Amino acid sequence: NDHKQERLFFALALDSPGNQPAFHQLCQLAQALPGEGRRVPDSNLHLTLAFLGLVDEQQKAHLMDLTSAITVPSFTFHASVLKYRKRNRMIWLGGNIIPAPLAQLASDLKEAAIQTGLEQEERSYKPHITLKKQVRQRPDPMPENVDFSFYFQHFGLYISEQVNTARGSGVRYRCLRQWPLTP
Ligand code: 2AM
Repeated sequence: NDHKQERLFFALALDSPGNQPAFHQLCQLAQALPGEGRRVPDSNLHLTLAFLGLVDEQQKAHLMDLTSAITVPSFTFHASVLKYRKRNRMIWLGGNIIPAPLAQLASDLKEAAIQTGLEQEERSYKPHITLKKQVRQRPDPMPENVDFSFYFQHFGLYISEQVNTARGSGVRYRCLRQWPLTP
């Protein structure tokens, strides 16, 4: 079982208790987006911190050890930029400002991934929440004046897994472990 590999990533949950009103509004915005495409299910909405790809058991244990040593303060993220990205055919919600603790957390996790032998992209971290995929054309109209704030006190390690239900198959993101940010 040593060679079992899982598709993992670090992320921030958007539906934590203090964020319920913002999360609810975000789900409504995602539902109201006009045009075609595949909406990310509410339960899968998240803010990625670092993408890890396929990770084996030994790497996962190492990664968790390194992650447990990270100390970053809690922070608020303002998401107010709704974008259609033609290149990857996605609609995502981002921010104008990256809070320093968020940049630090993403950077520390990227370092932990590199220390674990996992490949990491060169490009700089751009926080975003993917709302819709496989969108071939810019929705018209694109909602304007969006403004969400999320307060984060935890971050987590997530697994991306294939699930088969009566309604068909799909992907589900499940939290394996959470770590607190400092007060
Ligand atoms: P996306 O929403 O922008 O597609 C789980 O798949 C999470 O990891 C998603 O947030 C997804 O980002 C991200 N992800 C998937 N594949 C990736 C890759 N090759 N590089 C960076 N992020 C990726």
